Order: sequence, then C-alpha cells, then structure tokens
Amino acid sequence: MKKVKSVLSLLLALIIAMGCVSTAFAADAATEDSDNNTLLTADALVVGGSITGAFDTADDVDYFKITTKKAGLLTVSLQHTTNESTLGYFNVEVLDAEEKVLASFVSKGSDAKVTSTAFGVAIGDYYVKVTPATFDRALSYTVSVAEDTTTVAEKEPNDDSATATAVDEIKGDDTGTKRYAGFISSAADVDYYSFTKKADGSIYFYLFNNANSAGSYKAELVTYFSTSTEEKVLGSITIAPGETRAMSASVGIEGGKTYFLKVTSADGSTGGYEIRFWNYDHKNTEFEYNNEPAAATKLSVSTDKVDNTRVGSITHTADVDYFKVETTKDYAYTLKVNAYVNKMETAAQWKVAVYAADNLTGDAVLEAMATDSKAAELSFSNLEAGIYYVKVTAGTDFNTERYEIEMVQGEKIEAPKSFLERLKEIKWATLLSTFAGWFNQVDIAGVVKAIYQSIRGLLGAI
Ligand SMILES: [Ca+2]
Ligand SMILES: [Ca+2]
Ligand SMILES: [Ca+2]
Ligand SMILES: [Ca+2]
Repeated sequence: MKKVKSVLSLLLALIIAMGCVSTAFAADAATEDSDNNTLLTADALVVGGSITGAFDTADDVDYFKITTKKAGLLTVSLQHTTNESTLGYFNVEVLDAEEKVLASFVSKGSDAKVTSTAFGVAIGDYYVKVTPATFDRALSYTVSVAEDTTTVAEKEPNDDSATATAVDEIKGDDTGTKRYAGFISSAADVDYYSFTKKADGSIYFYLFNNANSAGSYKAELVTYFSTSTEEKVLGSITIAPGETRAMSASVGIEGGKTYFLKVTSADGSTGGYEIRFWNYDHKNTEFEYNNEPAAATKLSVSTDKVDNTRVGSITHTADVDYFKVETTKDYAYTLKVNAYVNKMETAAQWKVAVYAADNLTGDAVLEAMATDSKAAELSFSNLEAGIYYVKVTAGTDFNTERYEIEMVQGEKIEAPKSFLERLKEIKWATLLSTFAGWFNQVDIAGVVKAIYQSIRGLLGAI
C-alpha cells in the first residue's frame, strides 16, 4: 500500500509538472485571430514575443501590430515546419503606419527560420504582414519580433546639443562595431549624439540606411569653439536614397573633448538610420576645429631626434586648417606638406599658404599648390625666424585624402659677428710688426712739415 501511495504521489508530481509546462507553452504561443486581415484588425505582437498563424485561403492576409515604446532597431523572424521545397511559402513585410515597407523577406519551404534585416523604429505603431507565397492550409507559422541588442538607440528628445543622446567614449579598439540607431520621425527632427574620444587621433563616422528605409539623411560632426554658441562643422556626409552606407573623411580631433554628431533629414524623408564610428589613435594629428588662426593646431619643429609631423585632411570643401609654428634664427627651416604615407589611389590637391603672425590678412610669405599626385609634395625652405601660420585648404579639385605637414629644422646658422668680436680676432702682434717696417720706410717728419705749411698758407690767406 505504501509503495502504491508513493507511485501515486510521483504520478501526481509528474502531472503537476506537465501542467506547468503546457501552461508556459500556451502563454508563449499566442495564436492569431482569424479576423486579422486588415491593419485596423491586426493582432497585437509585443517586442520580444511571438504569435502563431496559418492561412485559411490562398488570398488570406495576416496582420500583426507592434507598438513600440522607444526608438531603436528591431528584427522580425518567421519559423515554420520545413518541407523539401525551395519554393517561397510565406511573404513577410514590415510596414510603418503609412504602410511604407521597412523590411521584407520570403520564407521558403525548406527554411526553418528567416530573420529580417534590422529596421529602425520610433515610438509608434508598426505592422507585420504575412501572405501566402505558396498556399498550404496545413502549414502554420510563428512570427516573432525582437530588439536588436547589438545597437544603442537614440533617446528623444535630442533635438539640440544640450539634450544629445550620449554615445560611449570612443576608444582605440573601436573599429565601427558599436551601432547607434536613430529615427528621423519628421522632416524637422534633429538628432544629436555627444561623445568624447579618449586619445588624440582621427575618427571616421558612418551613416547607414536601414534596409528598405531608402531615405536621404545628413550627418555632421560639430563642435563649439571658444565662447561662441555658433556650431562649427568639422565633417559632413549625406546618404542618398537607397544607398546603404556613407562614410566621412578622416577628422583629426583632440582626446578628452566633447564633440557632437548631428543627423537631419536631407530631403524631407523620414525613417530609420544607423551611425557608427571608426577610431584611429594617432599622437600627431591636426585638431579640428582649426579653421581660423586663433584655433590653429600647434606644429612643433621636427629635429634629428623628434618627429613632429602632423596629419590632417580637408574634410569638407569649406574646411580650413591652420597650423601655428615658431622658428628661431639659429637654424634653417624647411616646411614640408606631403600626401600621407598610406597613400590611396586617388589624386590629392592642397593649397598651402604661409603667413607671418603679424600679417595674417596680408600677403602670404609663401604660397603653393600640391597638385594631382598621390605623392604630392611641397617644400618651403629659407624661412626667416619668426612665428608663422600655415593655412591648408582644398586644391582646385576637392579631395579628402590625408596630408602630412612638418617643419624641419636644418643646418645651424652662424650668427653675423659684432665689430668688437671682429676686432678681437685680429692678430695684432703680426699686424704691428708689419706696420713697424712700413713706418721706417716713410719720411714722417717731411709729411708733418708739408701739412704745417699748408695750414700756415691757409691762415695767411685769411
Ligand atoms: Ca530622432
Ligand atoms: Ca530628435
Ligand atoms: Ca582639417
Ligand atoms: Ca579645419
């Protein structure tokens, strides 16, 4: 009897356990309503959840509605029992409230699970539309929606620099793997992101269109100089409708300072986008913003022992790069502006002008254009001692390729000697002994007598 009792309690435990399992399963696998053929009657599908459906007829349409609580990137997946067929069985489209397609895919008979590319969402309603590609009444499907956790979403409101969405500090090992998703929700929406770069160096920024979000957006790297509230643009890119990716030129910036990436609609289009940064630590870069003498990047002199070459680039057509350098009278100097050592295949042009510090708006001391060569090279020698501002701008053809700039210290110059220094250097003993011989040969008394008589003659005449 005791044995029977323990078997019974084990059975009971098993039944309870099974009950729990089946309850949990039922909660997960929500089933569609049969009346979900329109946007208005769509079944709710929560982010992180799933729902199971099937088609009643060959022209059946199933709509599911996703209501988002924050902006970000989502993916939609569809799973079904597989068969051998490579024919499409399910057409899946993700739509926004205006029925613009944000993502789409077809699941074949042999596909166990297909996931959409990530698509950007703002706060609002989105729809998943599933239609039969090949009608099979017996084949049910499960559709699910998930957050793309590899991405950090913008946090609205972020329409000015004071409310910018903070981006993680950009460090040496960041090669563009961190993704930040935003959504231009209206033509007037502005999205600011703020960041610091840990070390001095260059960054590139990228703008991605979400799959099927064929908008045109503009991303600008901006900062503020001095006490001015005027925004200074350091770099700018625009992604065209249907283009997957736009990449900026290399922008040299100083570590530890705050910069902003500002994203706007370029042509009034709205939709999701993604930004990424690619970091490059480099001790000697230009430091944008350096478009005016007061913001010039300091250029130290290179010697035999120290290489103070800096790397810059003209990041947009209006970019101006000022470098301030000081030379002393003890050495000869040569200013070199070359194409960057990792030369790309494109030709580069830069216009270089050198101004004396006390004549910044006047004529340049030296001016030249490095033209049309991946080995573009300019060299200015025989610069007099002083403080100079070197101004680099785009050549005739704008090119974002990087350049190197370096003030090289050359030969030591012997300073001109003073009169006293020269007197000291005369070999007086040799000179006097030479004169002694000469005095002996001259009739000094005769010379003096002649002068005396000339003077008397003059006095007598008076
Ligand atoms: Ca936004
Ligand atoms: Ca915004
Ligand atoms: Ca620059
Ligand atoms: Ca500049």
